[in-house]
Amino acid sequence: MGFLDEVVITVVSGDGGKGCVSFRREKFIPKGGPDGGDGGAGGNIIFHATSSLNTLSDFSSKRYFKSQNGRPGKGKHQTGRNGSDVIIKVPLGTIIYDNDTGDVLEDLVKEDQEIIFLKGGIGGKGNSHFTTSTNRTPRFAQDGMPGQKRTVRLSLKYIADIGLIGLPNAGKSTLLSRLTMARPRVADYPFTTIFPNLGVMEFDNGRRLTIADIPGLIEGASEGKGLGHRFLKHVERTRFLLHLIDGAASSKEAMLRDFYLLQEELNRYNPSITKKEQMVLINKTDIMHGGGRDIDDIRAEFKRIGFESMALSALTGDGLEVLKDILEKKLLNGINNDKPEPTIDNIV
Ligand SMILES: Nc1nc2c(ncn2[C@@H]2O[C@H](COP(=O)(O)OP(=O)(O)O)[C@@H](O)[C@H]2O)c(=O)[nH]1
Ligand SMILES: [Mg+2]
Repeated sequence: MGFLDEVVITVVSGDGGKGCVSFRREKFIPKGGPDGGDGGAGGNIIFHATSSLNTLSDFSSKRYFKSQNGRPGKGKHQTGRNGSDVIIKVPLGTIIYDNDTGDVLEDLVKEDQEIIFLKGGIGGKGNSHFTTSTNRTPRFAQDGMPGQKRTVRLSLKYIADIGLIGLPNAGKSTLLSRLTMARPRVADYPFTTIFPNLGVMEFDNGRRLTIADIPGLIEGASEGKGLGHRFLKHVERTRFLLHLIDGAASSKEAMLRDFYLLQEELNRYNPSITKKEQMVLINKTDIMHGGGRDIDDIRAEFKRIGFESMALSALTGDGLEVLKDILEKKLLNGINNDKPEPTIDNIV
Protein backbone atom coordinates (compact mmCIF):
# COMPACT_ATOMS: atom_id res chain seq x y z
CA MET A 1 0.00 0.00 0.00
CA GLY A 2 1.37 3.35 -0.97
CA PHE A 3 1.08 6.44 1.11
CA LEU A 4 -0.26 9.75 -0.10
CA ASP A 5 -1.21 12.71 2.06
CA GLU A 6 -1.66 15.52 -0.48
CA VAL A 7 -3.78 15.34 -3.60
CA VAL A 8 -5.71 17.67 -5.89
CA ILE A 9 -9.07 16.45 -7.12
CA THR A 10 -11.98 17.89 -9.06
CA VAL A 11 -15.54 17.33 -7.91
CA VAL A 12 -18.72 18.10 -9.81
CA SER A 13 -22.25 17.79 -8.52
CA GLY A 14 -25.09 16.71 -10.83
CA ASP A 15 -27.23 19.03 -12.91
CA GLY A 16 -30.91 19.30 -12.11
CA GLY A 17 -33.20 17.59 -14.64
CA LYS A 18 -35.31 19.60 -17.06
CA GLY A 19 -38.92 20.31 -16.28
CA CYS A 20 -41.37 18.78 -18.75
CA VAL A 21 -43.83 20.44 -21.14
CA SER A 22 -46.82 18.18 -21.49
CA PHE A 23 -50.61 18.37 -21.67
CA ARG A 24 -53.18 15.96 -20.44
CA ARG A 25 -54.42 13.79 -23.28
CA GLU A 26 -57.48 11.84 -22.41
CA LYS A 27 -60.22 10.46 -24.52
CA PHE A 28 -63.13 12.93 -24.88
CA ILE A 29 -61.13 15.75 -23.25
CA PRO A 30 -59.79 17.69 -26.21
CA LYS A 31 -57.85 20.39 -24.39
CA GLY A 32 -56.32 18.89 -21.29
CA GLY A 33 -54.42 21.18 -18.94
CA PRO A 34 -50.64 21.17 -18.54
CA ASP A 35 -49.28 18.16 -16.67
CA GLY A 36 -45.48 18.39 -17.15
CA GLY A 37 -43.61 17.18 -14.08
CA ASP A 38 -40.49 18.70 -12.51
CA GLY A 39 -36.99 17.55 -13.17
CA GLY A 40 -35.16 15.60 -10.45
CA ALA A 41 -32.35 17.17 -8.42
CA GLY A 42 -28.74 16.48 -9.36
CA GLY A 43 -26.70 14.27 -7.04
CA ASN A 44 -24.58 15.84 -4.28
CA ILE A 45 -20.88 15.49 -3.66
CA ILE A 46 -20.45 14.24 -0.12
CA PHE A 47 -17.27 13.72 1.90
CA HIS A 48 -17.27 11.07 4.60
CA ALA A 49 -14.48 10.72 7.16
CA THR A 50 -13.46 7.28 8.33
CA SER A 51 -10.74 5.83 10.52
CA SER A 52 -10.64 2.79 8.27
CA LEU A 53 -8.43 4.77 5.89
CA ASN A 54 -4.94 6.04 6.79
CA THR A 55 -3.87 7.53 3.51
CA LEU A 56 -5.21 9.38 0.49
CA SER A 57 -3.64 6.80 -1.83
CA ASP A 58 -7.04 5.81 -3.23
CA PHE A 59 -6.88 9.12 -5.05
CA SER A 60 -3.69 8.28 -6.92
CA SER A 61 -5.72 6.67 -9.67
CA LYS A 62 -8.98 8.61 -9.47
CA ARG A 63 -9.06 12.39 -9.25
CA TYR A 64 -12.34 13.33 -10.89
CA PHE A 65 -15.69 12.75 -9.26
CA LYS A 66 -19.03 13.61 -10.80
CA SER A 67 -22.40 12.82 -9.38
CA GLN A 68 -25.35 11.87 -11.51
CA ASN A 69 -27.63 14.40 -13.15
CA GLY A 70 -31.31 14.55 -12.21
CA ARG A 71 -33.66 12.93 -14.73
CA PRO A 72 -36.11 15.14 -16.66
CA GLY A 73 -39.71 15.37 -15.55
CA LYS A 74 -42.42 13.54 -17.51
CA GLY A 75 -46.05 13.96 -18.37
CA LYS A 76 -48.81 13.15 -15.90
CA HIS A 77 -47.02 15.24 -13.27
CA GLN A 78 -44.23 12.74 -12.91
CA THR A 79 -41.13 14.14 -11.25
CA GLY A 80 -37.82 12.97 -12.68
CA ARG A 81 -35.62 10.75 -10.54
CA ASN A 82 -32.92 12.48 -8.46
CA GLY A 83 -29.34 11.86 -9.50
CA SER A 84 -27.44 9.70 -7.05
CA ASP A 85 -24.85 11.25 -4.73
CA VAL A 86 -21.18 10.50 -4.85
CA ILE A 87 -19.80 9.76 -1.38
CA ILE A 88 -16.07 10.26 -1.19
CA LYS A 89 -14.42 8.50 1.74
CA VAL A 90 -11.41 10.17 3.25
CA PRO A 91 -9.25 9.39 6.28
CA LEU A 92 -9.90 11.18 9.56
CA GLY A 93 -7.88 14.37 9.64
CA THR A 94 -8.42 15.30 6.00
CA ILE A 95 -8.54 19.03 5.37
CA ILE A 96 -10.17 20.30 2.20
CA TYR A 97 -8.58 23.42 0.75
CA ASP A 98 -9.70 25.57 -2.14
CA ASN A 99 -6.97 24.79 -4.63
CA ASP A 100 -6.80 28.33 -5.99
CA THR A 101 -7.01 30.46 -2.86
CA GLY A 102 -5.64 27.99 -0.32
CA ASP A 103 -8.61 28.70 1.97
CA VAL A 104 -9.68 25.94 4.31
CA LEU A 105 -13.14 24.80 3.28
CA GLU A 106 -13.67 21.82 5.56
CA ASP A 107 -11.78 19.90 8.19
CA LEU A 108 -12.96 16.36 8.79
CA VAL A 109 -11.96 15.43 12.32
CA LYS A 110 -14.69 13.12 13.60
CA GLU A 111 -15.38 9.50 12.85
CA ASP A 112 -18.19 9.20 10.30
CA GLN A 113 -18.43 12.97 9.93
CA GLU A 114 -20.22 13.62 6.68
CA ILE A 115 -20.59 16.88 4.84
CA ILE A 116 -22.50 17.77 1.74
CA PHE A 117 -19.74 19.59 -0.04
CA LEU A 118 -21.50 20.44 -3.30
CA LYS A 119 -25.24 20.32 -3.68
CA GLY A 120 -26.65 19.07 -6.92
CA GLY A 121 -28.65 21.54 -9.05
CA ILE A 122 -32.37 21.62 -8.32
CA GLY A 123 -34.69 20.27 -10.97
CA GLY A 124 -36.56 22.60 -13.33
CA LYS A 125 -40.28 23.12 -12.80
CA GLY A 126 -42.61 21.49 -15.27
CA ASN A 127 -45.14 23.51 -17.28
CA SER A 128 -47.96 22.68 -14.87
CA HIS A 129 -46.54 25.34 -12.54
CA PHE A 130 -46.95 28.12 -15.05
CA THR A 131 -50.67 28.26 -15.65
CA THR A 132 -52.08 31.75 -15.19
CA SER A 133 -55.52 33.23 -15.70
CA THR A 134 -54.44 34.46 -19.14
CA ASN A 135 -52.34 31.45 -20.14
CA ARG A 136 -54.02 28.13 -19.51
CA THR A 137 -51.66 26.23 -21.80
CA PRO A 138 -48.09 27.28 -20.95
CA ARG A 139 -45.64 25.84 -23.45
CA PHE A 140 -42.57 26.26 -21.40
CA ALA A 141 -40.87 24.63 -18.48
CA GLN A 142 -37.66 25.43 -16.58
CA ASP A 143 -34.28 23.89 -17.19
CA GLY A 144 -32.66 22.35 -14.16
CA MET A 145 -29.99 24.31 -12.32
CA PRO A 146 -26.50 23.23 -13.29
CA GLY A 147 -24.33 21.38 -10.77
CA GLN A 148 -21.26 23.01 -9.27
CA LYS A 149 -17.65 22.23 -9.99
CA ARG A 150 -14.71 22.72 -7.70
CA THR A 151 -11.05 21.82 -7.67
CA VAL A 152 -9.83 21.16 -4.17
CA ARG A 153 -6.66 20.06 -2.47
CA LEU A 154 -7.06 17.33 0.10
CA SER A 155 -4.41 17.34 2.75
CA LEU A 156 -4.21 14.67 5.39
CA LYS A 157 -2.97 15.68 8.82
CA TYR A 158 -3.22 12.81 11.22
CA ILE A 159 -5.31 13.19 14.31
CA ALA A 160 -3.61 10.72 16.60
CA ASP A 161 -3.62 10.76 20.38
CA ILE A 162 0.07 10.03 20.53
CA GLY A 163 2.90 10.93 18.20
CA LEU A 164 6.06 8.83 18.27
CA ILE A 165 9.00 11.03 17.43
CA GLY A 166 12.72 10.42 17.47
CA LEU A 167 15.72 10.28 15.20
CA PRO A 168 15.94 7.42 12.72
CA ASN A 169 16.90 4.15 14.38
CA ALA A 170 15.64 5.19 17.84
CA GLY A 171 13.12 2.34 17.74
CA LYS A 172 9.83 4.11 16.93
CA SER A 173 8.56 1.49 14.53
CA THR A 174 9.57 -1.31 16.86
CA LEU A 175 7.65 0.34 19.68
CA LEU A 176 4.58 0.92 17.51
CA SER A 177 4.53 -2.75 16.56
CA ARG A 178 4.80 -3.65 20.26
CA LEU A 179 1.94 -1.45 21.35
CA THR A 180 -0.46 -1.94 18.46
CA MET A 181 -1.33 -4.28 15.63
CA ALA A 182 0.47 -2.03 13.15
CA ARG A 183 3.42 -3.69 11.44
CA PRO A 184 5.69 -0.98 10.10
CA ARG A 185 9.03 -1.97 8.61
CA VAL A 186 11.81 -2.26 11.13
CA ALA A 187 15.49 -2.57 10.28
CA ASP A 188 18.85 -1.65 11.69
CA TYR A 189 19.52 1.09 9.23
CA PRO A 190 17.92 4.53 9.14
CA PHE A 191 14.96 5.42 6.93
CA THR A 192 13.41 2.01 6.63
CA THR A 193 10.09 3.58 7.44
CA ILE A 194 9.30 5.86 4.55
CA PHE A 195 5.82 6.95 5.49
CA PRO A 196 3.94 7.53 8.73
CA ASN A 197 2.15 4.61 10.29
CA LEU A 198 -0.92 4.67 12.47
CA GLY A 199 -1.65 2.04 15.03
CA VAL A 200 -4.47 1.62 17.51
CA MET A 201 -3.89 0.56 21.10
CA GLU A 202 -6.89 -1.14 22.64
CA PHE A 203 -7.77 -1.10 26.32
CA ASP A 204 -10.59 -2.74 28.25
CA ASN A 205 -14.05 -1.33 27.67
CA GLY A 206 -13.20 -0.66 24.07
CA ARG A 207 -11.20 2.46 24.84
CA ARG A 208 -8.53 3.13 22.26
CA LEU A 209 -5.55 5.32 21.67
CA THR A 210 -4.23 6.02 18.21
CA ILE A 211 -0.48 6.24 17.82
CA ALA A 212 1.37 7.73 14.88
CA ASP A 213 4.94 6.74 14.03
CA ILE A 214 6.51 9.75 12.34
CA PRO A 215 9.54 8.74 10.28
CA GLY A 216 12.41 10.61 8.75
CA LEU A 217 12.91 13.32 11.35
CA ILE A 218 16.51 14.45 11.10
CA GLU A 219 18.57 17.57 11.53
CA GLY A 220 17.32 20.13 9.02
CA ALA A 221 13.90 18.45 8.65
CA SER A 222 12.12 21.73 9.30
CA GLU A 223 13.96 23.24 6.32
CA GLY A 224 13.14 20.41 4.00
CA LYS A 225 15.92 17.91 4.57
CA GLY A 226 15.06 14.24 4.25
CA LEU A 227 11.53 13.00 4.38
CA GLY A 228 10.74 14.53 7.72
CA HIS A 229 9.50 17.88 6.49
CA ARG A 230 6.73 16.15 4.58
CA PHE A 231 5.63 14.36 7.70
CA LEU A 232 6.07 17.00 10.38
CA LYS A 233 2.50 18.12 9.76
CA HIS A 234 1.34 14.78 11.11
CA VAL A 235 2.71 15.74 14.53
CA GLU A 236 0.73 18.97 14.70
CA ARG A 237 -2.57 17.45 15.72
CA THR A 238 -1.34 14.73 18.00
CA ARG A 239 -2.12 15.40 21.64
CA PHE A 240 0.81 13.86 23.40
CA LEU A 241 4.33 13.15 22.21
CA LEU A 242 6.58 10.27 23.08
CA HIS A 243 10.11 11.26 22.20
CA LEU A 244 12.25 8.16 21.77
CA ILE A 245 15.96 8.38 22.12
CA ASP A 246 18.50 5.69 21.50
CA GLY A 247 19.75 4.72 24.94
CA ALA A 248 22.62 2.83 23.37
CA ALA A 249 24.12 6.10 22.18
CA SER A 250 27.67 6.65 23.33
CA SER A 251 27.09 8.97 26.27
CA LYS A 252 24.61 10.99 28.27
CA GLU A 253 25.78 14.07 26.42
CA ALA A 254 25.15 12.38 23.05
CA MET A 255 21.62 11.48 24.12
CA LEU A 256 20.87 15.00 25.23
CA ARG A 257 22.31 16.37 22.04
CA ASP A 258 20.07 14.07 19.97
CA PHE A 259 17.11 15.06 22.10
CA TYR A 260 17.65 18.80 21.69
CA LEU A 261 18.39 18.49 18.02
CA LEU A 262 14.95 17.07 17.31
CA GLN A 263 13.13 19.39 19.71
CA GLU A 264 14.76 22.27 17.88
CA GLU A 265 13.56 20.99 14.51
CA LEU A 266 10.01 20.64 15.82
CA ASN A 267 10.16 24.08 17.28
CA ARG A 268 11.37 25.62 14.05
CA TYR A 269 8.63 23.92 12.10
CA ASN A 270 5.86 24.97 14.48
CA PRO A 271 6.49 26.16 18.05
CA SER A 272 3.10 24.89 19.19
CA ILE A 273 4.39 21.34 18.77
CA THR A 274 6.96 21.61 21.53
CA LYS A 275 4.32 23.07 23.84
CA LYS A 276 2.49 19.77 23.77
CA GLU A 277 2.78 17.39 26.66
CA GLN A 278 5.77 15.14 26.09
CA MET A 279 7.52 12.24 27.67
CA VAL A 280 11.00 10.95 26.92
CA LEU A 281 11.50 7.25 26.32
CA ILE A 282 15.05 6.06 26.71
CA ASN A 283 14.97 2.99 24.52
CA LYS A 284 17.27 -0.04 24.13
CA THR A 285 17.99 -0.59 27.82
CA ASP A 286 19.00 -4.14 26.90
CA ILE A 287 22.14 -2.90 25.20
CA MET A 288 22.85 0.21 27.25
CA HIS A 289 26.43 0.82 28.14
CA GLY A 290 27.30 -0.32 31.59
CA GLY A 291 24.13 -2.41 31.74
CA GLY A 292 21.97 0.65 32.38
CA ARG A 293 23.89 2.03 35.32
CA ASP A 294 23.55 5.56 33.96
CA ILE A 295 19.79 5.51 33.58
CA ASP A 296 19.03 7.28 36.83
CA ASP A 297 21.57 9.92 35.99
CA ILE A 298 20.05 10.51 32.56
CA ARG A 299 16.51 10.56 33.88
CA ALA A 300 17.53 13.10 36.51
CA GLU A 301 18.94 15.24 33.75
CA PHE A 302 15.67 15.12 31.79
CA LYS A 303 13.75 15.91 34.96
CA ARG A 304 15.98 18.92 35.48
CA ILE A 305 15.04 20.30 32.06
CA GLY A 306 11.37 19.62 32.66
CA PHE A 307 10.67 16.26 31.03
CA GLU A 308 9.27 13.11 32.52
CA SER A 309 11.13 10.09 31.26
CA MET A 310 11.34 6.35 31.54
CA ALA A 311 13.64 3.66 30.24
CA LEU A 312 12.51 0.65 28.28
CA SER A 313 13.44 -1.85 25.65
CA ALA A 314 11.01 -1.97 22.77
CA LEU A 315 12.81 -5.09 21.60
CA THR A 316 12.72 -7.24 24.74
CA GLY A 317 9.57 -5.66 26.14
CA ASP A 318 11.25 -4.51 29.33
CA GLY A 319 9.27 -1.55 30.73
CA LEU A 320 6.48 -1.94 28.20
CA GLU A 321 3.79 -2.71 30.77
CA VAL A 322 4.76 0.38 32.75
CA LEU A 323 4.47 2.45 29.59
CA LYS A 324 1.07 0.97 28.76
CA ASP A 325 -0.16 1.87 32.26
CA ILE A 326 1.08 5.40 31.87
CA LEU A 327 -0.67 5.73 28.51
CA GLU A 328 -3.87 4.27 29.90
CA LYS A 329 -3.81 6.83 32.71
CA LYS A 330 -3.29 9.59 30.19
CA LEU A 331 -6.31 8.32 28.35
CA LEU A 332 -8.36 8.20 31.54
CA ASN A 333 -7.17 11.60 32.64
CA GLY A 334 -8.39 12.94 29.44
CA ILE A 335 -5.85 13.51 26.76
CA ASN A 336 -8.84 12.23 24.88
CA ASN A 337 -11.41 14.44 26.54
CA ASP A 338 -9.93 17.52 28.11
CA LYS A 339 -8.34 19.10 25.13
CA PRO A 340 -10.54 20.92 22.67
CA GLU A 341 -11.26 19.24 19.38
CA PRO A 342 -8.39 19.98 17.06
CA THR A 343 -9.40 22.69 14.71
CA ILE A 344 -7.61 24.72 12.15
CA ASP A 345 -7.41 27.62 14.61
CA ASN A 346 -5.44 25.81 17.21
CA ILE A 347 -2.96 24.17 14.89
CA VAL A 348 -1.62 27.09 12.90
N1 LIG B 1 18.70 -3.89 21.22
C1 LIG B 1 17.63 -3.21 20.90
N2 LIG B 1 17.39 -2.88 19.61
C2 LIG B 1 16.27 -2.18 19.32
C3 LIG B 1 15.35 -1.78 20.30
N3 LIG B 1 14.34 -1.09 19.70
C4 LIG B 1 14.64 -1.09 18.39
N4 LIG B 1 15.79 -1.73 18.15
C5 LIG B 1 16.46 -1.94 16.86
O1 LIG B 1 16.88 -0.69 16.36
C6 LIG B 1 16.76 -0.67 14.95
C7 LIG B 1 15.88 0.49 14.52
O2 LIG B 1 14.56 0.28 14.97
P1 LIG B 1 13.30 0.94 14.27
O3 LIG B 1 12.11 0.56 15.07
O4 LIG B 1 13.28 0.62 12.81
O5 LIG B 1 13.65 2.47 14.49
P2 LIG B 1 12.94 3.78 13.87
O6 LIG B 1 13.82 4.21 12.74
O7 LIG B 1 12.93 4.77 14.99
O8 LIG B 1 11.57 3.39 13.43
C8 LIG B 1 16.21 -2.02 14.55
O9 LIG B 1 17.28 -2.87 14.21
C9 LIG B 1 15.56 -2.53 15.82
O10 LIG B 1 15.50 -3.92 15.90
C10 LIG B 1 15.64 -2.13 21.67
O11 LIG B 1 14.90 -1.84 22.61
N5 LIG B 1 16.79 -2.84 21.90
MG1 LIG C 1 10.76 3.50 11.59
